[in-house]
Amino acid sequence: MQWLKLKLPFIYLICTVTWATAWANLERDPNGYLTYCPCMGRFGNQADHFLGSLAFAKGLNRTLILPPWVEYRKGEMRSRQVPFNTYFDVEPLKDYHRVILMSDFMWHLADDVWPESERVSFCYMERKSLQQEKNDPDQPNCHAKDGNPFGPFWDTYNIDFVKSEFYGPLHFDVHHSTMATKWQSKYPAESWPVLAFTGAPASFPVQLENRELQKYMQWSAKYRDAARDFIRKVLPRGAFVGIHLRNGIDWVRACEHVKDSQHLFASPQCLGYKNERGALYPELCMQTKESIVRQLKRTIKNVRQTQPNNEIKSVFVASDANHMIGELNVALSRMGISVHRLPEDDPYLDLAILGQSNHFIGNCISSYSAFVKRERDSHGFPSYFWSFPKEKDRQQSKAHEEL
Ligand code: GFB
Repeated sequence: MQWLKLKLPFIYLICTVTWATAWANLERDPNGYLTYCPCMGRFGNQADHFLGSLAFAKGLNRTLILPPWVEYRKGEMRSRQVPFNTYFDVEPLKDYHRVILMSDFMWHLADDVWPESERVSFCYMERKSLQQEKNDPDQPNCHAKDGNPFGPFWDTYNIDFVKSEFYGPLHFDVHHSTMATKWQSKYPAESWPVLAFTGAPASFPVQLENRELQKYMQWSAKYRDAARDFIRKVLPRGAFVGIHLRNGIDWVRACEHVKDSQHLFASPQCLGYKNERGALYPELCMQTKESIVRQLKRTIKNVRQTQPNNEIKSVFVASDANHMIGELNVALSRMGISVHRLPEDDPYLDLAILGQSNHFIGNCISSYSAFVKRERDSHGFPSYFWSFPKEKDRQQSKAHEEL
C-alpha cells in the first residue's frame, strides 16, 4: 500500500501525459515536419505565404507545423506571436493536409522528433548578421534568430539552432517541376525529421495555383460570431457593401513604387500574373476621395437595378487610417444609405466582416484586400477593385457594349 502511495503522483503524471498526447492525437509523423517563421510583412503577406507553405508541405508530404501569426504593436520592440487558432480553425485545414499547432508540436513531440541538439535552420544561402562580429567567413550561417521578428518568433517556443543548412538552388514551386522529389531525396525524413525555414517556403504574392487553398482557412468561432453579431446588431437590415480603404502613410509611400514596377504586392489579383489584364497605374494603388464616392454610388445604383429585391442599405468601411465616414455619410445619405465602421481597430474582425458583405470593393495592390477577395471567391461572392478597370478602358468597353 505504502508503495502505491509513493508511486501515485508518478502514475498520475504518466496517465496525464498519455491522455494529453492521445487526446491531441499526436503520433509522430514518419514523413517528417515542416516549420517556418512568418517573418515577412504583416497579416496579408503572412496569409499569402501561409497558403504557399501549406501547398509546399503537402508537396513534400510532411506535416505542416502551424506557426503563430506575427504581430507588431506600436511602441513594442519585439513582435508578438499569436497562436494560429486564435483566428482560424485547425480542423478544416486537415481536409487538405496534415497540420499541427506549433505549441502542440513543441509540447508533445519536439523532445522526441526534434531534440535540441538536432535543430538546424534552413535558408537559401548565407544570411549575414547585422552584428558584424557574428559573421564568420569560414562558417556561413542563416542567423535565423537575428533581428525582429526572427529572434522573438523562435524564442516563443525556446528554439535555438545548432547549425545552418543552405538549400539553394532548390525552390518551392511544387506545381511545375519535380521539385518535391528533389527535396525528398536531398532531405529524407529519416535523417531530416524537421525542416525549419528562416522565412516562409513560399512566394509572395501567393502563387496562382495556391489561391484556392483559401477555402481551408476558416475563421475561428470567436471571429465568425463577432462578425455575425456586428452585421445583425449594428448594420441596418438589408444588403451591405464592404469597402477596404488602404490609405495610411506607409501605403502612400508604397504607392510611389507603382511608376517603376510591372507588379506591386497583390496586383496580379486584378492585372493577372503576366499583366494579361493590363499594366500597373497609380489610381489602382491610391484613389482620390471623389473617385471612391463615384465608384461606390455607381456600384450601389447597379445593384439597385440588377437586384431590386436585395437593396443595399449600408456601407461597412474597413481602413488602416482614414475611414472617410463623414464624407461617405454626406455623399450617400440622399440614397438612404448609412455608413459604419468598427468602434475599435480590429484588423481581423474587419476582414471577417468584409468577407461576409454582399458586395466588396477592395484595393487591388493590397494583400489585405487579397485575403478578402480569395475568401469571397471561395464562396462565390462578388468582389470589385477600386479604379479597376481603368476609367478609360471602362468607358471604351461601355461604348462598345452600347454599339
Ligand atoms: O496585411 P498587410 O500585409 O497588407 O499589411 P498590405 C497591412 C496591415 O495594415 C494589416 C493594417 O495587416 C493591418 O494590420 N490594415 C490594413 C488594416 N488595412 C486595414 C483595415 O482595413 N483595417 C484594419 N483594422 N487594419 C502592404 C504590405 O500591406 O503594405 C507590404 O504588403 C508593405 O509588405 C506595404 O508593408 C507598405 O498588402 O495592404
